[in-house]
Amino acid sequence: MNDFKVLSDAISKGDIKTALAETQKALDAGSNASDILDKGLITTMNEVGEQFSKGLIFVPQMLRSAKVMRECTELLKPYFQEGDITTKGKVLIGTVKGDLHDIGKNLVSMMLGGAGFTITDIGVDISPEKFVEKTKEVEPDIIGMSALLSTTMPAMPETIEALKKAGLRDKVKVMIGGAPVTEIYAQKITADAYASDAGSAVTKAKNLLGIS
Ligand code: B1M
Repeated sequence: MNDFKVLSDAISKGDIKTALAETQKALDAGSNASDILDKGLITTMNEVGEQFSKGLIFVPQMLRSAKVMRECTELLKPYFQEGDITTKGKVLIGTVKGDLHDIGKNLVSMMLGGAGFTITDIGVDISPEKFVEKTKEVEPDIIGMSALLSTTMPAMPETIEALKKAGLRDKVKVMIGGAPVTEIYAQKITADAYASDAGSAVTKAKNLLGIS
């Protein structure tokens, strides 16, 4: 049985009020924030994606569910703080050119921020040129790129190439992720790390900088 059925239904229907109330109720009842995120929010978004694939729902419904998910995630944010606010390193993160999906990227930002990294989130649809410009400005230790569409994944090697051309590639580590992205793809495009989810993004980021 799904413990988060009411929450899940509310996300699917785009019912923000009920979803927020259910998230808060689950927290008040002592549910683990990671469980709410994984079993309540992310599982439901995956189901929403499957319904979209089958043609049972359309983009506006998907968008409504995404908005609800974002609001609920905000409510969970404080529960992912590690307490140690010492900066572990700077991360510049964005969703690549042509891609507007940001829920996963926002979760990765949230978890990295909670783990003590300083985050500069530059949003969605970020061109290689913009990544380069922001890298010069922010001087991050790690650049994080997210892609949710197989059609936008090529923007990742394009960005790495742009960093090389700008003489910045050796100064930063590059971590990539997103549903269609794989470890093999990361190796192929010479990214320094691939993370399959927000939790492992924290571990990978720490590994990249040699911290525990
Ligand atoms: Co879109 N969409 N979408 N969509 N959408 C997918 C991705 C899709 C798989 C749906 C489907 O067909 N089943 C499909 C892509 C197919 C493909 O290319 N393989 C798709 C499509 C086709 C499209 C459009 C083209 C639809 C259309 O217009 N016809 C269009 C494209 C728009 C564009 O970007 N240019 C589109 C639009 C949208 C909305 C705007 C409506 C909305 C996005 C809203 C938003 O993000 N603000 C949306 C949504 C919500 C989805 C689904 C349903 C959910 C994505 C999501 O948020 N998942 C998605 C189906 C699915 O994924 N099951 C789908 C939850 C999130 C927590 O997971 O993002 O995977 P995820 O992030 C994870 C990991 O991947 C990882 O950690 C995260 C947390 O654990 N991760 C990283 C992510 N980034 C990382 C970076 C890292 C490390 C780890 O390091 C830096």
